[in-house]
Amino acid sequence: MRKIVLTGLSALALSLSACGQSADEAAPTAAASSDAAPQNAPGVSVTDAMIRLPAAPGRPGVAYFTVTQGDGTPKNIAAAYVEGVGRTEMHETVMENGVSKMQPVKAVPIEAGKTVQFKAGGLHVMLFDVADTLKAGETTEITLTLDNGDKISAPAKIEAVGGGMDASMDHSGHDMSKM
Ligand SMILES: [Cu+2]
Repeated sequence: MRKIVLTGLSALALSLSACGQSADEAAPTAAASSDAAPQNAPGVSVTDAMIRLPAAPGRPGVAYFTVTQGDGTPKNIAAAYVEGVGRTEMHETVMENGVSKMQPVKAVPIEAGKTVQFKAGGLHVMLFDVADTLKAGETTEITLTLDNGDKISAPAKIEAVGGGMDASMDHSGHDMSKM
Protein backbone atom coordinates (compact mmCIF):
# COMPACT_ATOMS: atom_id res chain seq x y z
CA MET A 1 0.00 0.00 0.00
CA ARG A 2 2.76 2.42 1.01
CA LYS A 3 4.56 2.01 -2.33
CA ILE A 4 1.44 2.84 -4.28
CA VAL A 5 0.94 6.11 -2.37
CA LEU A 6 4.54 7.20 -3.03
CA THR A 7 4.21 6.45 -6.73
CA GLY A 8 1.07 8.53 -6.88
CA LEU A 9 2.83 11.51 -5.25
CA SER A 10 5.85 11.44 -7.55
CA ALA A 11 3.56 11.30 -10.56
CA LEU A 12 1.79 14.38 -9.23
CA ALA A 13 5.14 16.16 -8.73
CA LEU A 14 6.16 15.29 -12.28
CA SER A 15 2.98 16.71 -13.76
CA LEU A 16 3.39 19.92 -11.71
CA SER A 17 6.93 20.51 -12.95
CA ALA A 18 5.78 19.84 -16.48
CA CYS A 19 3.23 22.65 -16.10
CA GLY A 20 5.94 25.00 -14.84
CA GLN A 21 8.11 24.31 -17.84
CA SER A 22 5.43 25.04 -20.37
CA ALA A 23 4.72 28.39 -18.67
CA ASP A 24 8.42 29.33 -18.97
CA GLU A 25 8.42 28.48 -22.64
CA ALA A 26 5.48 30.81 -23.26
CA ALA A 27 7.20 33.86 -21.71
CA PRO A 28 9.88 34.60 -24.38
CA THR A 29 7.17 34.64 -27.08
CA ALA A 30 5.28 37.42 -25.27
CA ALA A 31 8.48 39.46 -24.76
CA ALA A 32 9.45 39.16 -28.43
CA SER A 33 6.14 40.64 -29.60
CA SER A 34 6.70 43.87 -27.62
CA ASP A 35 9.95 44.47 -29.53
CA ALA A 36 8.13 44.45 -32.83
CA ALA A 37 7.66 48.26 -33.06
CA PRO A 38 10.99 49.79 -34.20
CA GLN A 39 9.32 52.82 -35.86
CA ASN A 40 9.78 55.18 -32.90
CA ALA A 41 13.48 55.98 -33.36
CA PRO A 42 14.49 56.96 -29.82
CA GLY A 43 12.22 54.23 -28.44
CA VAL A 44 10.73 56.69 -25.98
CA SER A 45 7.10 57.73 -25.86
CA VAL A 46 5.12 60.27 -23.84
CA THR A 47 1.47 59.50 -23.13
CA ASP A 48 -1.40 60.81 -20.99
CA ALA A 49 0.10 64.32 -20.93
CA MET A 50 -1.99 66.86 -19.03
CA ILE A 51 -1.51 70.49 -18.02
CA ARG A 52 -3.28 71.88 -14.96
CA LEU A 53 -3.70 75.64 -15.11
CA PRO A 54 -2.64 77.88 -12.18
CA ALA A 55 -5.12 78.35 -9.35
CA ALA A 56 -4.75 82.13 -9.79
CA PRO A 57 -2.92 84.36 -12.29
CA GLY A 58 0.80 84.48 -11.53
CA ARG A 59 0.76 81.17 -9.68
CA PRO A 60 2.46 78.08 -11.16
CA GLY A 61 0.61 75.39 -13.06
CA VAL A 62 1.68 71.78 -13.27
CA ALA A 63 2.15 69.10 -15.94
CA TYR A 64 1.67 65.36 -15.55
CA PHE A 65 2.46 62.62 -18.06
CA THR A 66 3.80 59.11 -18.50
CA VAL A 67 7.15 58.29 -20.13
CA THR A 68 7.86 54.81 -21.47
CA GLN A 69 11.09 53.57 -23.02
CA GLY A 70 10.67 50.57 -25.29
CA ASP A 71 14.33 49.83 -25.98
CA GLY A 72 17.79 51.41 -26.15
CA THR A 73 20.29 52.45 -23.51
CA PRO A 74 19.25 54.13 -20.24
CA LYS A 75 18.78 57.89 -20.59
CA ASN A 76 17.74 60.87 -18.51
CA ILE A 77 14.95 63.35 -18.99
CA ALA A 78 16.88 66.62 -18.78
CA ALA A 79 14.18 69.21 -19.43
CA ALA A 80 10.53 69.74 -20.23
CA TYR A 81 9.06 72.47 -22.41
CA VAL A 82 5.38 73.32 -22.71
CA GLU A 83 4.07 75.49 -25.54
CA GLY A 84 2.70 78.69 -23.98
CA VAL A 85 4.69 78.40 -20.74
CA GLY A 86 7.62 80.71 -19.99
CA ARG A 87 9.65 78.46 -17.72
CA THR A 88 9.45 74.96 -16.28
CA GLU A 89 11.09 73.01 -13.49
CA MET A 90 11.01 69.29 -12.82
CA HIS A 91 10.05 68.63 -9.22
CA GLU A 92 9.48 65.70 -6.95
CA THR A 93 7.15 65.69 -3.97
CA VAL A 94 8.80 63.94 -1.04
CA MET A 95 7.85 63.27 2.57
CA GLU A 96 10.20 64.82 5.10
CA ASN A 97 9.46 64.44 8.82
CA GLY A 98 5.89 63.61 7.91
CA VAL A 99 5.49 66.79 5.86
CA SER A 100 4.99 66.73 2.11
CA LYS A 101 7.33 69.10 0.28
CA MET A 102 8.74 69.60 -3.19
CA GLN A 103 12.30 69.63 -4.36
CA PRO A 104 13.78 70.35 -7.80
CA VAL A 105 14.97 67.37 -9.84
CA LYS A 106 17.75 67.88 -12.39
CA ALA A 107 17.41 64.61 -14.29
CA VAL A 108 14.89 61.78 -14.29
CA PRO A 109 16.34 58.40 -15.34
CA ILE A 110 14.45 56.22 -17.81
CA GLU A 111 15.39 52.77 -19.06
CA ALA A 112 14.14 50.12 -21.44
CA GLY A 113 11.06 48.31 -20.26
CA LYS A 114 10.32 50.86 -17.53
CA THR A 115 7.55 53.41 -17.23
CA VAL A 116 8.01 56.66 -15.31
CA GLN A 117 4.92 58.53 -14.20
CA PHE A 118 4.79 62.24 -13.51
CA LYS A 119 1.72 62.51 -11.30
CA ALA A 120 0.23 64.23 -8.28
CA GLY A 121 2.21 63.46 -5.13
CA GLY A 122 5.35 62.42 -7.05
CA LEU A 123 7.35 63.67 -10.00
CA HIS A 124 5.80 66.64 -11.78
CA VAL A 125 6.74 69.61 -13.96
CA MET A 126 6.02 73.05 -12.50
CA LEU A 127 4.89 75.63 -15.05
CA PHE A 128 5.81 79.29 -14.49
CA ASP A 129 4.61 82.26 -16.55
CA VAL A 130 1.65 80.40 -18.02
CA ALA A 131 0.20 82.38 -20.94
CA ASP A 132 -3.52 83.14 -20.79
CA THR A 133 -3.77 81.73 -24.30
CA LEU A 134 -3.78 78.29 -22.65
CA LYS A 135 -7.43 77.51 -22.00
CA ALA A 136 -9.06 74.60 -20.22
CA GLY A 137 -10.49 72.06 -22.63
CA GLU A 138 -7.94 72.85 -25.31
CA THR A 139 -4.66 71.13 -26.11
CA THR A 140 -1.06 72.32 -26.07
CA GLU A 141 2.18 70.48 -26.71
CA ILE A 142 4.75 69.18 -24.26
CA THR A 143 8.32 68.41 -25.36
CA LEU A 144 10.81 66.48 -23.27
CA THR A 145 14.54 66.78 -23.95
CA LEU A 146 16.77 63.83 -23.09
CA ASP A 147 20.39 64.13 -22.00
CA ASN A 148 21.50 62.78 -25.40
CA GLY A 149 19.68 65.65 -27.15
CA ASP A 150 16.70 63.62 -28.35
CA LYS A 151 13.34 65.30 -28.05
CA ILE A 152 9.89 63.76 -27.69
CA SER A 153 6.73 65.77 -28.18
CA ALA A 154 3.17 64.86 -27.29
CA PRO A 155 -0.19 66.63 -27.14
CA ALA A 156 -1.19 67.71 -23.62
CA LYS A 157 -4.77 68.25 -22.51
CA ILE A 158 -5.35 71.50 -20.62
CA GLU A 159 -7.44 71.30 -17.45
CA ALA A 160 -8.67 73.99 -15.10
CA VAL A 161 -7.55 73.82 -11.50
CA GLY A 162 -10.16 72.12 -9.35
CA GLY A 163 -10.34 69.13 -11.66
CA GLY A 164 -8.94 67.25 -8.67
CA MET A 165 -8.22 68.11 -5.05
CA ASP A 166 -4.75 66.60 -5.34
CA ALA A 167 -3.48 69.42 -7.56
CA SER A 168 -4.03 72.17 -5.01
CA MET A 169 -2.69 69.99 -2.19
CA ASP A 170 0.35 69.14 -4.25
CA HIS A 171 1.35 72.78 -4.43
CA SER A 172 0.04 74.26 -1.19
CA GLY A 173 3.40 73.60 0.45
CA HIS A 174 5.38 75.29 -2.26
CA ASP A 175 7.77 77.84 -0.82
CA MET A 176 8.45 80.13 -3.76
CA SER A 177 11.03 82.19 -1.82
CA LYS A 178 13.43 79.23 -1.85
CA MET A 179 13.45 78.90 -5.61
CU1 LIG B 1 6.39 71.52 -7.78
